[in-house]
Amino acid sequence: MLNSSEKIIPQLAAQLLSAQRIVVMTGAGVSAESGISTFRDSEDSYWSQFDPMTLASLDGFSDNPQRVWHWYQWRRQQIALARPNPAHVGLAQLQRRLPLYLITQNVDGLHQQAGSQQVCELHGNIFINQCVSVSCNYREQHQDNASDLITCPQCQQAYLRPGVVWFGECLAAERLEAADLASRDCDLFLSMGTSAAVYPAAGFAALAKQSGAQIIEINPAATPLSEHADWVIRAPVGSVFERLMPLLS
Ligand code: BJW
Repeated sequence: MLNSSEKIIPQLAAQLLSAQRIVVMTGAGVSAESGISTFRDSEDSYWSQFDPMTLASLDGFSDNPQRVWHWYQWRRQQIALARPNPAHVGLAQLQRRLPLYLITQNVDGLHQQAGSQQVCELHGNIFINQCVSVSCNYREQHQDNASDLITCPQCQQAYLRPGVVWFGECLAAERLEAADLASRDCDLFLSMGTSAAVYPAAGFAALAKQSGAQIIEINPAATPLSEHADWVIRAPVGSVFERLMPLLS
């Protein structure tokens, strides 16, 4: 395993240029340099301050929909102020030039804002609302002024909830399948800014490795993936992309 050094960014550039099929998996750390909190890695992160089962589970929503809705409304406001950073922008540029499939656990839409056309949003999108009733398929784009709970305009029976994947919920089958296939079929897998703690997302690197792909992790901190990675770049991903992109232009 290589650690951060002067040579590692040119090596990353060379790997990207020679790979046939690249998969990039991003997590909250990729949006950290845009000012959006992460979930687990610091005392400011969400799950250091709030109980995930209260705010990110169907039970939590059923128990107190108002509390959950307001928390998501607060996060939407935080995200609306954020702008893509060099990692989002660099990935969008690479997607236009290289065979790169982008999977994100992030719900903030910053990859799309940076210009990424195809993004596999494994955990949904915070700016989508959907009916909490499983028998109703209503979905809509969130309106900025919707600060209070909304009753579903289609079934009129249940509240709308954020269109994100909570603990204990299944991921959308088509996205899960697409991410699974791409991971099994790539020759280079880059994991960036994720603690690699949440499944099934955390399992895709292992699928790629089983198929013989090189695994590279970009993260200032160690994760359960680190020991299985072929290389680890211990640096903030935005600063990595600031040094990487000039080498690829
Ligand atoms: C930087 C940086 C910088 C900072 N540059 N890096 C198998 C084993 C064990 C458990 C399970 C299993 N399979 C399923 C489970 C249960 C569960 C799970 O995985 N639990 C684990 C916590 C143990 N998974 C689920 O429930 C999933 N559903 C599922 O599997 O359905 C089938 C099923 C159902 C019932 C039973 C069993 C199976 C759903 C998971 C949904 C996750 N939802 C959330 C909230 C989304 C909505 C929202 O945003 O509110 O998704 S939780 C949260 O974690 C969010 C994230 O997408 C996700 C991952 O977090 P991420 O992105 O890795 O962020 P952090 O904060 O953890 O890490 C940030 C990293 O960045 C750190 O490492 C920093 O060092 C780094 N960093 N600055 C680079 N500048």
